[in-house]
Amino acid sequence: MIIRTGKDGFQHPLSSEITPQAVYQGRRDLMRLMATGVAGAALASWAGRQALAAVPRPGKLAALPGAASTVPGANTVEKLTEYKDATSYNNFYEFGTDKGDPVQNAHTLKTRPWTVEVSGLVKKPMKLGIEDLLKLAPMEERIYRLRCVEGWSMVIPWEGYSLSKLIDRVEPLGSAKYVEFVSLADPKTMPFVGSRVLDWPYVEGLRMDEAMHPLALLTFGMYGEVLPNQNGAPVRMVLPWKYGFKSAKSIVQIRFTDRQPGTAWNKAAANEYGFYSNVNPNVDHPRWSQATERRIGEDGLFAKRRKTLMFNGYEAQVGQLYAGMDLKKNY
Ligand SMILES: Nc1nc2c(c(=O)[nH]1)N[C@H]1C(S)=C(S)[C@@H](COP(=O)(O)O)O[C@H]1N2
Ligand SMILES: [Mo]
Repeated sequence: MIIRTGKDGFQHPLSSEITPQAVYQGRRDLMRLMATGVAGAALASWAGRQALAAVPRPGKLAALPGAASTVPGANTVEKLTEYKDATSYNNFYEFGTDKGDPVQNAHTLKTRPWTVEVSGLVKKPMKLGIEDLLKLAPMEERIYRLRCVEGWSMVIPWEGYSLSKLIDRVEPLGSAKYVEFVSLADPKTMPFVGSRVLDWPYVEGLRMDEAMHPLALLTFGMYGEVLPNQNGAPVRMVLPWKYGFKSAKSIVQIRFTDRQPGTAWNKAAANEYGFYSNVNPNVDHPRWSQATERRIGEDGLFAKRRKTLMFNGYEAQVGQLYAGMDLKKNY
């Protein structure tokens, strides 16, 4: 049994003995495992975590705690990707196309003031300042697998709330069938906006029922802190059952439409990146297989690739959204 002592209900070792990262990760593991009723095993894994070396963090970021989510499927019981990997191996093409570019370059992004305009086919269009958006619904923590279309994956604790909470506020019209997400495209602060890799701004989209699914997370933080710029500060989407590129970063507009949005990657290469882009091990990318993936942090000589799961392992939760659809055609 866990002895409840601290004001947050958990017993901690002396804070001088362990790194903040280890405390954070250990506490999250306990909450997660207690939720699934295997707390005993948690103590062993928690003790093991304390042996982890301190992880350097890029600058000081504000804490953004969230209560463990109760949404079904929202708490993967897997080893978290290390913070330093999740924040230094990124895709954010506005800041460069190499994995190491965003962490180097994204310091120029100005995340305050920040406004998200919610418009289109809704009864109540609104412009929300980031401080109001942060307060629109209670913050939750979700531990999601993120699978990049390139064949690697991570396990990341995110802070946010279901996008549906925002959608409910703006009251979509019956004619609204899709939601479009538009990322900031500011050539002054984003050195690769203007390059010809993609058609800027970065645009993504979802069908309305996908956007309303409780797992679709409007995200403000990770690892208990606000998002680092390279991960899409101050607000992004995280859609755990879809390839990573569907999860637009640094969002400035959310628009409700009656037509399927033209998305950045679909425009760049329609035969490679479809509108749905659900994780699907049975549909190969034209240039490579999607059957397996490399988990970032398991890069040793003998590391085995993992089998990619249908809908990235969220089939029980989201499979119904695609019932009857030909997923080879609708890739
Ligand atoms: N605006 C914008 N959003 C983006 C991207 C991008 O280049 N620009 N890259 C996408 C891709 S390909 C992935 S895998 C994820 C990566 O998120 P992460 O860096 O937080 O892991 O962000 C997605 N969102
Ligand atoms: Mo990706």
